[in-house]
Amino acid sequence: MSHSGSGRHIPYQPARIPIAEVHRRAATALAELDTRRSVRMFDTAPVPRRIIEDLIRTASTAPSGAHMQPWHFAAVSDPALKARIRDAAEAEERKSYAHRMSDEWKAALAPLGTDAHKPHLTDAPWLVVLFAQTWGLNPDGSRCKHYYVSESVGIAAGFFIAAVHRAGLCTLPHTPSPMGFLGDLLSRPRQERATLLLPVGFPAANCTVPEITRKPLIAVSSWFESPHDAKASE
Ligand code: IYR
Repeated sequence: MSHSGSGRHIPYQPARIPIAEVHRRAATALAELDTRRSVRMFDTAPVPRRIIEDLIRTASTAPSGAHMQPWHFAAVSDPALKARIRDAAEAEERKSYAHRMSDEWKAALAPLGTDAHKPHLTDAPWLVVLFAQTWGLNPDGSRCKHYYVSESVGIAAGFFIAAVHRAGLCTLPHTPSPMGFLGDLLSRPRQERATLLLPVGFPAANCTVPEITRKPLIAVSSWFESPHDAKASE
């Protein structure tokens, strides 16, 4: 197969893995990621910056529209700045819980037990704020168009969350709304929009999480198989 693009292509030919091993790896990936939970109770123990750097590097390997990588990660361990972020987030959340969120929304959240109180924003050793770049800047200062920004940033967030979990840490995709205060506090340029606030650290010794179940495969998928596949799964 050939390509018609103008960029150079290089071989990508990882060793072919036997199908029995692929079965095993798929099951292992499921078992590993199925133990991930969103955590709101963090240990205050520090986490070295080098670990956070690798987690951000991993997130930044995500696929993106036209490979523009339209994201920025602001990593905060400065306690004074974390406290300012917490204050501002709680101020927004108080308004949201008091009058911005619908009764239906609050009823949906009731089993999770969330409220405007966000101690994890100062307990977690790191706050990582993920910004979406609505456009980029070329070296000459001109604007460069970004494509599928929400999709790309969502995928990068997924990579980040999975990497945090695989590293043995935990996180939570927190969305104080509106999030404009994060761009101000972190001095981000106007083309960037905060999308997620991700505390990162170890879970607290007494950490608990809501008891939830996940939708079964049948509820989240539909199948349109070749005769070969239909026979193989019998
Ligand atoms: N941002 C608020 C409310 C909230 C909204 C959803 I959707 C959640 O899944 C959880 C919380 C908060 O963080 O409390």
